Amino acid sequence: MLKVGSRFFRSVVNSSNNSQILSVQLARFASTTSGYEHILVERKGEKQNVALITLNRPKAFNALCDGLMKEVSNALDSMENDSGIGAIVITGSERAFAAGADIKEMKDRRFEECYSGNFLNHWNRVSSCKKPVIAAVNGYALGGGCELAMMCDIIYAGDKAKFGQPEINLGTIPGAGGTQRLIRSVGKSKAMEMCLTGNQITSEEAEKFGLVSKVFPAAELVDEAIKSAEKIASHSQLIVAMCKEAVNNAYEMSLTEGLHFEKRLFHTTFATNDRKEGMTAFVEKRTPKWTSS
Ligand code: CO8
Repeated sequence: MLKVGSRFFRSVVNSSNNSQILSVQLARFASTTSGYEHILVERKGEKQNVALITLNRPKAFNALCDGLMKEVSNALDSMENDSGIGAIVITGSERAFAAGADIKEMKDRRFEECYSGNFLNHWNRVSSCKKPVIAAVNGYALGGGCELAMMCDIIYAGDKAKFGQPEINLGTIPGAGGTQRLIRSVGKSKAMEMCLTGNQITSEEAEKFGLVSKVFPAAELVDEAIKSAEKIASHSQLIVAMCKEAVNNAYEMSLTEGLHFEKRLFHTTFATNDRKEGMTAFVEKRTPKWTSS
Protein backbone atom coordinates (compact mmCIF):
# COMPACT_ATOMS: atom_id res chain seq x y z
CA MET A 1 0.00 0.00 0.00
CA LEU A 2 1.32 3.44 -0.90
CA LYS A 3 1.65 5.59 2.20
CA VAL A 4 1.28 9.31 1.90
CA GLY A 5 4.59 10.82 2.92
CA SER A 6 6.63 8.03 1.34
CA ARG A 7 9.51 8.91 -1.01
CA PHE A 8 7.72 7.01 -3.83
CA PHE A 9 4.55 9.02 -3.27
CA ARG A 10 6.51 12.28 -3.54
CA SER A 11 8.26 11.17 -6.71
CA VAL A 12 4.93 10.20 -8.34
CA VAL A 13 3.58 13.62 -7.46
CA ASN A 14 6.68 15.39 -8.78
CA SER A 15 6.79 13.49 -12.07
CA SER A 16 3.09 13.79 -12.84
CA ASN A 17 1.60 16.30 -15.25
CA ASN A 18 -0.39 17.86 -12.48
CA SER A 19 0.11 21.52 -11.78
CA GLN A 20 2.63 22.87 -9.32
CA ILE A 21 -0.23 23.86 -7.06
CA LEU A 22 -1.37 20.25 -6.76
CA SER A 23 2.21 19.24 -5.97
CA VAL A 24 2.44 21.81 -3.20
CA GLN A 25 -0.92 20.73 -1.78
CA LEU A 26 0.07 17.08 -1.83
CA ALA A 27 3.43 17.77 -0.23
CA ARG A 28 1.71 19.73 2.54
CA PHE A 29 -0.79 16.88 3.01
CA ALA A 30 2.03 14.33 3.06
CA SER A 31 4.02 16.24 5.62
CA THR A 32 1.04 16.52 7.95
CA THR A 33 -0.25 12.96 7.65
CA SER A 34 2.80 10.74 7.55
CA GLY A 35 4.22 8.94 10.53
CA TYR A 36 1.07 7.27 11.84
CA GLU A 37 1.39 4.01 13.71
CA HIS A 38 -2.15 2.61 13.64
CA ILE A 39 -3.60 4.00 10.39
CA LEU A 40 -2.56 4.46 6.77
CA VAL A 41 -3.49 7.64 4.94
CA GLU A 42 -3.53 7.96 1.16
CA ARG A 43 -4.91 10.19 -1.55
CA LYS A 44 -7.18 8.46 -4.04
CA GLY A 45 -9.24 9.18 -7.14
CA GLU A 46 -8.40 10.52 -10.57
CA LYS A 47 -7.99 14.04 -9.17
CA GLN A 48 -6.40 12.79 -5.93
CA ASN A 49 -9.11 14.63 -4.04
CA VAL A 50 -10.33 11.72 -1.91
CA ALA A 51 -8.55 10.85 1.33
CA LEU A 52 -8.52 7.19 2.34
CA ILE A 53 -7.94 6.30 6.00
CA THR A 54 -7.22 2.60 6.54
CA LEU A 55 -7.38 1.33 10.12
CA ASN A 56 -4.29 -0.82 10.46
CA ARG A 57 -4.00 -3.00 13.56
CA PRO A 58 -4.32 -6.37 11.82
CA LYS A 59 -3.29 -8.51 14.79
CA ALA A 60 -6.09 -7.07 16.92
CA PHE A 61 -8.84 -7.03 14.27
CA ASN A 62 -8.40 -3.23 14.17
CA ALA A 63 -9.51 -2.88 17.80
CA LEU A 64 -9.84 0.82 18.52
CA CYS A 65 -7.15 1.81 20.99
CA ASP A 66 -6.83 5.38 22.16
CA GLY A 67 -3.75 5.91 19.98
CA LEU A 68 -5.65 4.85 16.86
CA MET A 69 -8.59 7.14 17.60
CA LYS A 70 -6.23 10.08 18.24
CA GLU A 71 -4.55 9.41 14.89
CA VAL A 72 -7.93 9.31 13.11
CA SER A 73 -8.76 12.59 14.80
CA ASN A 74 -5.46 14.22 13.76
CA ALA A 75 -5.82 12.94 10.20
CA LEU A 76 -9.33 14.42 9.98
CA ASP A 77 -8.04 17.75 11.31
CA SER A 78 -5.53 18.03 8.47
CA MET A 79 -7.99 16.76 5.83
CA GLU A 80 -10.57 19.29 6.94
CA ASN A 81 -8.03 22.09 6.48
CA ASP A 82 -6.90 20.81 3.08
CA SER A 83 -8.90 22.38 0.24
CA GLY A 84 -7.60 19.67 -2.10
CA ILE A 85 -9.66 17.02 -0.28
CA GLY A 86 -13.37 16.87 -1.08
CA ALA A 87 -14.41 13.65 0.68
CA ILE A 88 -12.99 10.99 2.98
CA VAL A 89 -13.30 7.20 3.07
CA ILE A 90 -12.58 5.19 6.24
CA THR A 91 -11.99 1.47 5.89
CA GLY A 92 -10.32 -1.45 7.64
CA SER A 93 -9.22 -4.82 6.29
CA GLU A 94 -11.21 -7.59 4.62
CA ARG A 95 -11.36 -9.38 8.00
CA ALA A 96 -12.34 -6.44 10.14
CA PHE A 97 -13.43 -2.84 9.83
CA ALA A 98 -12.95 -2.72 13.62
CA ALA A 99 -13.79 -5.27 16.32
CA GLY A 100 -14.67 -2.56 18.82
CA ALA A 101 -12.83 -0.62 21.47
CA ASP A 102 -9.62 -2.31 22.62
CA ILE A 103 -10.80 -4.59 25.41
CA LYS A 104 -7.26 -5.24 26.65
CA GLU A 105 -6.64 -1.50 27.00
CA MET A 106 -9.99 -0.95 28.74
CA LYS A 107 -10.19 -3.94 31.04
CA ASP A 108 -8.58 -2.43 34.18
CA ARG A 109 -10.20 0.99 34.03
CA ARG A 110 -12.13 2.12 37.09
CA PHE A 111 -15.40 4.05 37.21
CA GLU A 112 -13.95 7.15 38.86
CA GLU A 113 -11.23 7.61 36.23
CA CYS A 114 -13.70 7.00 33.36
CA TYR A 115 -16.15 9.49 34.83
CA SER A 116 -13.64 12.16 35.86
CA GLY A 117 -11.53 11.82 32.71
CA ASN A 118 -14.58 11.72 30.39
CA PHE A 119 -13.35 8.39 28.97
CA LEU A 120 -13.89 8.16 25.18
CA ASN A 121 -15.34 11.66 24.96
CA HIS A 122 -12.87 12.63 22.24
CA TRP A 123 -13.71 9.53 20.13
CA ASN A 124 -16.57 11.41 18.45
CA ARG A 125 -14.35 13.41 16.07
CA VAL A 126 -15.64 11.59 12.97
CA SER A 127 -19.19 12.78 13.62
CA SER A 128 -18.13 16.44 13.69
CA CYS A 129 -16.09 16.33 10.48
CA LYS A 130 -17.29 19.02 8.08
CA LYS A 131 -16.33 17.03 5.01
CA PRO A 132 -18.37 13.97 3.98
CA VAL A 133 -17.06 10.68 5.37
CA ILE A 134 -17.92 7.27 3.90
CA ALA A 135 -17.37 4.08 5.93
CA ALA A 136 -16.36 1.13 3.74
CA VAL A 137 -17.01 -1.85 6.01
CA ASN A 138 -15.55 -5.27 5.29
CA GLY A 139 -15.52 -8.01 7.94
CA TYR A 140 -16.45 -7.24 11.55
CA ALA A 141 -17.86 -3.88 12.63
CA LEU A 142 -18.54 -4.65 16.27
CA GLY A 143 -19.13 -2.43 19.30
CA GLY A 144 -17.10 0.75 18.80
CA GLY A 145 -16.45 -0.43 15.23
CA CYS A 146 -20.16 -0.34 14.42
CA GLU A 147 -20.41 3.00 16.25
CA LEU A 148 -17.48 4.41 14.28
CA ALA A 149 -19.20 3.38 11.03
CA MET A 150 -22.41 5.05 12.21
CA MET A 151 -20.52 8.31 12.90
CA CYS A 152 -19.79 8.41 9.16
CA ASP A 153 -22.27 9.97 6.71
CA ILE A 154 -22.68 6.96 4.43
CA ILE A 155 -22.00 3.28 5.13
CA TYR A 156 -21.17 0.85 2.32
CA ALA A 157 -20.60 -2.79 3.23
CA GLY A 158 -18.77 -5.72 1.73
CA ASP A 159 -20.91 -8.83 1.23
CA LYS A 160 -19.27 -10.63 4.16
CA ALA A 161 -19.47 -7.75 6.64
CA LYS A 162 -20.98 -8.33 10.09
CA PHE A 163 -22.40 -5.60 12.31
CA GLY A 164 -23.11 -5.89 16.01
CA GLN A 165 -23.17 -4.27 19.43
CA PRO A 166 -21.77 -7.10 21.59
CA GLU A 167 -20.91 -4.95 24.65
CA ILE A 168 -23.61 -6.77 26.66
CA ASN A 169 -21.40 -9.90 26.49
CA LEU A 170 -18.65 -7.94 28.27
CA GLY A 171 -20.87 -6.61 31.04
CA THR A 172 -21.11 -3.11 29.59
CA ILE A 173 -23.21 -1.16 27.09
CA PRO A 174 -22.41 0.75 23.88
CA GLY A 175 -20.63 4.01 24.70
CA ALA A 176 -20.36 5.94 21.45
CA GLY A 177 -23.81 5.97 19.90
CA GLY A 178 -24.79 2.31 19.68
CA THR A 179 -27.99 2.81 21.66
CA GLN A 180 -28.72 6.18 20.01
CA ARG A 181 -27.64 6.19 16.36
CA LEU A 182 -28.62 2.56 15.74
CA ILE A 183 -32.25 3.14 16.71
CA ARG A 184 -32.45 5.97 14.18
CA SER A 185 -31.29 3.65 11.36
CA VAL A 186 -32.93 0.33 12.16
CA GLY A 187 -35.79 1.24 14.51
CA LYS A 188 -36.35 0.38 18.17
CA SER A 189 -37.10 -3.34 17.99
CA LYS A 190 -34.04 -4.25 15.89
CA ALA A 191 -31.72 -1.88 17.82
CA MET A 192 -32.98 -3.32 21.11
CA GLU A 193 -32.50 -6.87 19.83
CA MET A 194 -28.92 -6.16 18.70
CA CYS A 195 -27.93 -4.35 21.92
CA LEU A 196 -29.63 -6.77 24.32
CA THR A 197 -28.63 -10.06 22.67
CA GLY A 198 -25.25 -8.99 21.27
CA ASN A 199 -26.18 -10.84 18.07
CA GLN A 200 -24.51 -9.83 14.82
CA ILE A 201 -26.35 -9.02 11.60
CA THR A 202 -25.12 -9.66 8.04
CA SER A 203 -24.51 -6.98 5.44
CA GLU A 204 -27.71 -8.03 3.61
CA GLU A 205 -29.71 -7.57 6.80
CA ALA A 206 -27.94 -4.27 7.47
CA GLU A 207 -28.96 -3.05 4.01
CA LYS A 208 -32.54 -4.28 4.48
CA PHE A 209 -32.81 -2.50 7.86
CA GLY A 210 -31.36 0.75 6.48
CA LEU A 211 -28.05 0.72 8.37
CA VAL A 212 -26.01 0.58 5.15
CA SER A 213 -26.92 2.08 1.81
CA LYS A 214 -25.22 -0.43 -0.53
CA VAL A 215 -23.55 -3.85 -0.41
CA PHE A 216 -20.68 -4.72 -2.78
CA PRO A 217 -18.50 -7.79 -3.30
CA ALA A 218 -15.79 -7.49 -0.63
CA ALA A 219 -12.92 -6.99 -3.08
CA GLU A 220 -14.72 -4.13 -4.87
CA LEU A 221 -15.95 -2.28 -1.78
CA VAL A 222 -13.16 0.26 -1.27
CA ASP A 223 -12.98 1.18 -4.97
CA GLU A 224 -16.75 1.68 -5.05
CA ALA A 225 -16.58 3.87 -1.93
CA ILE A 226 -13.80 5.92 -3.53
CA LYS A 227 -15.89 6.30 -6.71
CA SER A 228 -18.78 7.64 -4.69
CA ALA A 229 -16.43 9.93 -2.74
CA GLU A 230 -15.03 11.25 -6.04
CA LYS A 231 -18.54 12.08 -7.19
CA ILE A 232 -19.16 14.00 -3.95
CA ALA A 233 -15.77 15.71 -4.27
CA SER A 234 -16.67 16.90 -7.77
CA HIS A 235 -19.30 19.23 -6.28
CA SER A 236 -18.78 22.57 -4.52
CA GLN A 237 -17.19 21.85 -1.12
CA LEU A 238 -19.07 24.79 0.37
CA ILE A 239 -22.48 23.57 -0.78
CA VAL A 240 -21.69 19.94 0.11
CA ALA A 241 -20.87 21.06 3.67
CA MET A 242 -24.17 22.96 3.89
CA CYS A 243 -26.11 19.97 2.58
CA LYS A 244 -24.40 17.62 5.06
CA GLU A 245 -25.20 20.02 7.92
CA ALA A 246 -28.87 20.16 6.89
CA VAL A 247 -29.22 16.35 6.76
CA ASN A 248 -27.40 15.87 10.09
CA ASN A 249 -29.61 18.43 11.77
CA ALA A 250 -32.61 16.21 11.10
CA TYR A 251 -31.24 14.05 13.94
CA GLU A 252 -31.48 16.92 16.39
CA MET A 253 -34.58 18.91 15.43
CA SER A 254 -38.34 18.60 15.20
CA LEU A 255 -39.72 18.50 11.64
CA THR A 256 -40.84 22.13 11.80
CA GLU A 257 -37.44 23.31 13.11
CA GLY A 258 -35.63 21.12 10.59
CA LEU A 259 -37.65 22.40 7.64
CA HIS A 260 -37.03 25.99 8.79
CA PHE A 261 -33.28 25.31 9.12
CA GLU A 262 -33.19 23.68 5.67
CA LYS A 263 -35.05 26.61 4.10
CA ARG A 264 -32.63 29.13 5.67
CA LEU A 265 -29.60 27.19 4.38
CA PHE A 266 -31.27 26.91 0.97
CA HIS A 267 -31.74 30.71 0.99
CA THR A 268 -28.08 31.06 2.06
CA THR A 269 -26.88 29.21 -1.04
CA PHE A 270 -28.22 32.23 -2.99
CA ALA A 271 -25.48 34.31 -1.35
CA THR A 272 -22.76 32.07 -2.82
CA ASN A 273 -20.89 32.27 -6.13
CA ASP A 274 -21.23 28.51 -6.52
CA ARG A 275 -25.04 28.60 -6.56
CA LYS A 276 -24.92 31.29 -9.27
CA GLU A 277 -22.26 29.36 -11.21
CA GLY A 278 -24.18 26.06 -10.93
CA MET A 279 -27.42 27.47 -12.33
CA THR A 280 -25.63 29.57 -14.98
CA ALA A 281 -23.64 26.55 -16.14
CA PHE A 282 -26.85 24.53 -16.46
CA VAL A 283 -28.47 27.22 -18.61
CA GLU A 284 -25.28 27.60 -20.71
CA LYS A 285 -25.02 23.79 -21.07
CA ARG A 286 -21.49 23.57 -19.65
CA THR A 287 -19.76 22.03 -16.64
CA PRO A 288 -19.74 24.35 -13.62
CA LYS A 289 -16.43 25.61 -12.21
CA TRP A 290 -16.71 25.59 -8.43
CA THR A 291 -14.76 28.01 -6.27
CA SER A 292 -16.26 27.11 -2.88
CA SER A 293 -17.21 30.71 -2.40
N1 CO8 B 1 -10.07 -5.59 21.69
C1 CO8 B 1 -8.83 -6.10 21.82
N2 CO8 B 1 -8.39 -7.17 21.12
C2 CO8 B 1 -9.25 -7.74 20.26
C3 CO8 B 1 -10.55 -7.27 20.07
C4 CO8 B 1 -10.96 -6.13 20.84
N3 CO8 B 1 -12.17 -5.54 20.69
N4 CO8 B 1 -11.17 -8.04 19.16
C5 CO8 B 1 -10.28 -8.97 18.78
N5 CO8 B 1 -9.12 -8.79 19.44
C6 CO8 B 1 -7.90 -9.61 19.35
C7 CO8 B 1 -8.01 -10.90 20.15
O1 CO8 B 1 -7.76 -10.68 21.52
C8 CO8 B 1 -6.97 -11.74 19.47
O2 CO8 B 1 -5.71 -11.33 19.92
P1 CO8 B 1 -4.64 -12.44 20.44
O3 CO8 B 1 -4.28 -13.21 19.18
O4 CO8 B 1 -3.52 -11.62 20.97
O5 CO8 B 1 -5.34 -13.30 21.44
C9 CO8 B 1 -7.07 -11.30 18.01
O6 CO8 B 1 -7.72 -10.03 18.02
C10 CO8 B 1 -7.93 -12.25 17.18
O7 CO8 B 1 -9.19 -12.42 17.86
P2 CO8 B 1 -9.87 -13.86 18.05
O8 CO8 B 1 -8.84 -14.89 18.34
O9 CO8 B 1 -10.97 -13.70 19.05
O10 CO8 B 1 -10.43 -14.12 16.57
P3 CO8 B 1 -11.80 -14.82 16.14
O11 CO8 B 1 -11.77 -14.93 14.66
O12 CO8 B 1 -12.03 -16.07 16.91
O13 CO8 B 1 -12.98 -13.79 16.55
C11 CO8 B 1 -14.04 -11.63 16.80
C12 CO8 B 1 -13.03 -12.50 15.99
C13 CO8 B 1 -15.46 -12.15 16.59
C14 CO8 B 1 -13.94 -10.21 16.26
C15 CO8 B 1 -13.67 -11.71 18.30
O14 CO8 B 1 -12.30 -11.38 18.46
C16 CO8 B 1 -14.47 -10.79 19.17
O15 CO8 B 1 -15.58 -11.13 19.55
N6 CO8 B 1 -13.90 -9.61 19.55
C17 CO8 B 1 -14.49 -8.73 20.51
C18 CO8 B 1 -15.67 -7.97 19.92
C19 CO8 B 1 -16.28 -7.08 20.97
O16 CO8 B 1 -16.74 -7.52 22.01
N7 CO8 B 1 -16.32 -5.75 20.69
C20 CO8 B 1 -16.85 -4.78 21.59
C21 CO8 B 1 -15.78 -4.17 22.43
S1 CO8 B 1 -16.40 -3.04 23.65
C22 CO8 B 1 -16.68 -1.61 22.77
O17 CO8 B 1 -16.45 -1.53 21.60
C23 CO8 B 1 -17.19 -0.44 23.53
C24 CO8 B 1 -17.32 0.77 22.64
C25 CO8 B 1 -17.00 2.03 23.34
C26 CO8 B 1 -17.00 3.25 22.48
C27 CO8 B 1 -16.12 3.21 21.24
C28 CO8 B 1 -16.10 4.53 20.49
C29 CO8 B 1 -15.68 4.45 19.02
